[in-house]
Amino acid sequence: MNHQPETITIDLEAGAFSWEIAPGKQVSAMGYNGQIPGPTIRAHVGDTLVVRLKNQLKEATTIHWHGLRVPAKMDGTEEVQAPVQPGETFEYRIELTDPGTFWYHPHTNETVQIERGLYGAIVVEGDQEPTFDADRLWVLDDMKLNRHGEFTEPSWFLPRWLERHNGREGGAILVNGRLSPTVQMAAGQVERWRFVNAANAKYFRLSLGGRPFLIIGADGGLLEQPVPATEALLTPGERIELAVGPFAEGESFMLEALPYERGAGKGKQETIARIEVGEGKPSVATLSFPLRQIEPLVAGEAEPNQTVILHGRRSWKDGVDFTINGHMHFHGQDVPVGELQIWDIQNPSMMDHPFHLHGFFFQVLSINGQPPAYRAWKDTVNVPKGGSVRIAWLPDNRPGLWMYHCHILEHAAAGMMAHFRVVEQQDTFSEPMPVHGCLHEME
Ligand SMILES: [Cu+2]
Repeated sequence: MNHQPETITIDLEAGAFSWEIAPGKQVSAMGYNGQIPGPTIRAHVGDTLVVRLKNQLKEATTIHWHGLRVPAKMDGTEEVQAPVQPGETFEYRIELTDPGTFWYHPHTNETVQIERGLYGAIVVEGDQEPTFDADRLWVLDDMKLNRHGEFTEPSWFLPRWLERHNGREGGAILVNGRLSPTVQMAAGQVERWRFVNAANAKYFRLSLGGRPFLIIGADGGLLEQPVPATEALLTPGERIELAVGPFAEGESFMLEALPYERGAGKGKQETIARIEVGEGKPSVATLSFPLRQIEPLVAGEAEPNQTVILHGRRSWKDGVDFTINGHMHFHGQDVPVGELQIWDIQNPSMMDHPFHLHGFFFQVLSINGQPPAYRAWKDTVNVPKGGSVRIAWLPDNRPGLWMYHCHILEHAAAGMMAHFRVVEQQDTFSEPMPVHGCLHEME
């Protein structure tokens, strides 16, 4: 089935408003078009997305298109555009090249703006999608609220450095902007569940009360083959797609986040949503294999051409700073278009860090020296504490300024962030990179 490419124009207004996370429970939120999450953008590969951002906040903002292979100047970071000031507008124009589940969020004052609800999902359909009985989106978040339902501020017993060190985690777990929803599902059905982790720092170790499911997709769309599992880890920024069901009429269970030790305390088991299975309906779900082909970028052994070291250190001023290769807001080396990149990402620190590369998909070659459980296109991967991840990626012809960083937003803000240039081959030794993103460099 061939899709006629369309131009999809969407107006997004970033603003502050009161949002009801549960009946009678309001929070002073930020969001797009007065809702959390912002409107879900649904499109097809080949379509062009035109987004007109209007900033109605009292502070500057931008939009980063997490996972989309945009041109560098559309990446939404302060490296490539001036932040959109209050009252101003900015137009993003993006051709959609890949099917999958993506998301959008600010890349300005993220620790506040994303925490308060500025995020939304993007679902891009490909020409060959499996058929399911339903396609359900789960945008997960955790808000940190006090007992009056207000976003907490640092205090003497909860000092600013602690949140900077651990990342901001909260107890109000939201699904599509709502606290602990109950979800109705028909018996006998198999559904596609697309998850986005929009939390600042929370790791969701997903479980359906121990019931088996299939992992069918990751950051960059479908896997080759479904992977049977009973739990799946979703770190900040990541997406995962599951095939869920069928269940029997009358069944009821919890979608849970199991405890996960990422180096910031053990955590506890938490309920994300309640699932209630009602009367049966005939199923039309058909999965044909393979779901897609993913050609390996690397055959056999590969020598890394870059080492990225994620670390932290004490700071007199802020308690802790986070670094890449020993620097806060590191300037990475140039990457020539077309040159296969093998990066060794090492994490000698005592916390996990979800590593996110802007604008390009990579394949994970190994985690702590072991091959990953399945091949997938990824843009965010957890680098375990005291461990390492080796990735491969191919810079296609989109030269410009790009970034990689930890997707625990407080860690990125505290320095675990790098920018680098993708350069056309002959430009490798041209003029030095602008440094306006590094005004707060402390070294
Ligand atoms: Cu981190």
